[in-house]
Amino acid sequence: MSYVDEVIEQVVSQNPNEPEFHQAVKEVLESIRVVVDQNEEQFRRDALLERLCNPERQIKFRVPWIDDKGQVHVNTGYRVQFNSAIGPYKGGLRLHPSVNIGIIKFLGFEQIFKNSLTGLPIGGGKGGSDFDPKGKSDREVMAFCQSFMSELCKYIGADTDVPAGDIGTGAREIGYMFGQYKKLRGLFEGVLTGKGLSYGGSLARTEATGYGLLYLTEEMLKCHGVDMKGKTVTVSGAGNVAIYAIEKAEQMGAKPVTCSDSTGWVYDPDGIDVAALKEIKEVKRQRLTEYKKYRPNSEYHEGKGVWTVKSDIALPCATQNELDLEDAKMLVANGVIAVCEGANMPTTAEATKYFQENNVYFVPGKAANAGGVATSALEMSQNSERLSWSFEKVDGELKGIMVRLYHNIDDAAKKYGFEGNYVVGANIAGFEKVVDAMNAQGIV
Ligand code: NDP
Ligand code: 2IT
Repeated sequence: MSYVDEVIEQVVSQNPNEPEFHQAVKEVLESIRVVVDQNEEQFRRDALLERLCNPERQIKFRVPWIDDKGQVHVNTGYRVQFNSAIGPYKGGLRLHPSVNIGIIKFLGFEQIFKNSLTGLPIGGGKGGSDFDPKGKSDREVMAFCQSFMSELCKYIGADTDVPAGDIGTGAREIGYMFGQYKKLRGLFEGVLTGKGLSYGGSLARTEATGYGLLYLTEEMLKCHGVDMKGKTVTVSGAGNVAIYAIEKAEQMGAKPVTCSDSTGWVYDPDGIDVAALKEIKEVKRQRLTEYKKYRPNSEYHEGKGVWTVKSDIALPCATQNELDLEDAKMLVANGVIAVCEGANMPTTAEATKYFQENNVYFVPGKAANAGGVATSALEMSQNSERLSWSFEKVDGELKGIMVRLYHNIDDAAKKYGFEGNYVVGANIAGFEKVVDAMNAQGIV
């Protein structure tokens, strides 16, 4: 059996009941097979793939907090410090009832390669909790965040591990966590990114993931002779990534016509009103049912359905495995040109394969959504030099990073004979830098 197949089998048997982690590992190891085959003897001797697939450290802890009625709740907190070969662990904190160790491991594993692709010195990590911020008062969210950080603060720091936002963790949660870290550790340092602008946050970090997604998409399409202007875009999600993807798509002259949340979805034939969307989601924290009040011409539907809408470009920006084979068939039948992932692993393995077989330009999340973490790394730089850069400077750096990233994955795919396969390109390009660093640092 080949070394790649052996390690895939091992990962599946040693990590039972973690289907998302298996899915992420399989995708990466299958993609880098061509590189592994060329170095099989050395990689096997050094147990390189086993070391790559086993987190350096996994932390799991109790998070007790008191609700507004005096009732105590207990959630589970996680931080997986996956790989520090190229820099301090870096990656978000997800707060969602679906969080478990397998989800955090899949996200942490993806983060290793994504962070490598940014070209910046950041290792891979991820964390979170099964806490659900929905429907909680600000005080309850603060109580949870303080309890969560009381434990997490022992393991993180500006030069060791720097968490940030993800699903359910936005500016409010980062603020409460930062305050508690500072109180307990007595350190005002860049231990978290996505901070508010008044206490060390970076301009353009809020926009970065969505904007970066569009910078990469635009560059890729330009290289294939396709102009973004006038293109219809379908977007899923209505959170941080989706909102700023929609905003940038509009600025580029495209027309995003959908968004969604966990209960339903909106179709706005005139193009999504991003100001209304921000008010509903960022300010009032309401459901998408409210959107029709701002835009009477729009449609609201319960359940899932964004991918049934005809579009040229599809941007899944909600959550993992939200776009399946059936959705992919519908998008292809409707003539989709490109699918670029704003979320982490939103497309199932079968759907990805279907897009590739049908010549749809498909860019995986670890490349397409890397603008968020890249700008987090720029926030770390600003914190280190105790300076704040202008919006234009950060945004300009972000754009440069995304354009270089696209060419990097495109070149890697070509170099190994997989032209146009950005899954293979992203995994190989991300892997090469990490492996070089791991090899240089010995067996640690
Ligand atoms: P938010 O919490 O801001 O928004 C998430 C959106 O997705 C919400 O509209 C939410 O709906 C919807 N959603 C979440 N879970 C589900 C689910 N199980 N089923 C259906 N809809 C769901 O998160 P972000 O925008 O930050 O994150 C979105 C994706 O992008 C995630 O995959 C995240 O890992 C990834 N990502 C985020 C980055 C960042 O900087 N924030 C960077 C790179 C990737 P509802 O509100 O109803 O739950
Ligand atoms: O998935 C991701 O890249 C993020 N949630 C952002 C991580 C970060 O450290 O900014």
